Amino acid sequence: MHFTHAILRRPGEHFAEGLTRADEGPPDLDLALSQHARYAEALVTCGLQVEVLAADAEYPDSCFVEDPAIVTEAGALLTRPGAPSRLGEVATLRPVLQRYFGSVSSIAAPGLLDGGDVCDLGGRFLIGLSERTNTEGAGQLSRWLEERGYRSETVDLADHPRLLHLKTGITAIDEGRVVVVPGFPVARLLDGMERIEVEAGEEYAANCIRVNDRVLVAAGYPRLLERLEGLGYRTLPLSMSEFRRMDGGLSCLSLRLNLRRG
Ligand code: CIR
Repeated sequence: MHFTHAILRRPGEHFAEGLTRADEGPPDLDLALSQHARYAEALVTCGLQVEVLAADAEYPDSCFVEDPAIVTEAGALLTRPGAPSRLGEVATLRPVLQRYFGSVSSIAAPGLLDGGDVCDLGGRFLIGLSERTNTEGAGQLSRWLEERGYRSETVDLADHPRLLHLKTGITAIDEGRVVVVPGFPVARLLDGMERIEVEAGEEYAANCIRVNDRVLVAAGYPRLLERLEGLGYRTLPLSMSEFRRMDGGLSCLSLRLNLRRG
């Protein structure tokens, strides 16, 4: 869970036209931009070098930069996002990732995969099968991971319609510990890991992120905050209201890289 760099993309003028199932009204772009700036500052506080890409007006969901790519210490993979309106985000990210990683692999049709469906448990990966990620996409990712020495397991989210993505419901905050929503599916790779279950009404907060010595959490969810602090974590609460309106959480807003390899 050590990171040295992060890539973000600023929300653009058409942010409110992105996909959403949340029934919370349209986002305020100015407020979203200031929440995004705070998020970038928080990553700097955690010691990361942060690159904020210019907004891409053509793709209203492109600030959710986690979905079009998977980054690991062994390289980067461009996905094929499951929402047709987001497919074009991949081409805009390719040159950026090539700058960091040199060559970059890709998911090929008919595979579909969103980065939000991939949870790194510390070199072991859960891959959610969701409305955005199909078995072909998950299979391609699993082979790509295996070639790099990583184990993975797919988790079917068909019975969990409230989870847009796998990581809507789970975060790894330590090698042996995850934060999950109540009822998160069973998976072999989670055997032996401690599950911190968020309480009813705080489901959104399950998408927190561990960044070096801190845990970034959405502001406004006091019970999870207290629980994490009780376990000795340094937390950094961030207002996320405008991203929540667009179904986005903390993990979706950045690609977090560890470029201090070896
Ligand atoms: C979408 O529906 O694709 C965006 N409005 C939200 C994506 C959130 N991404 C994520 O959870 N990884």
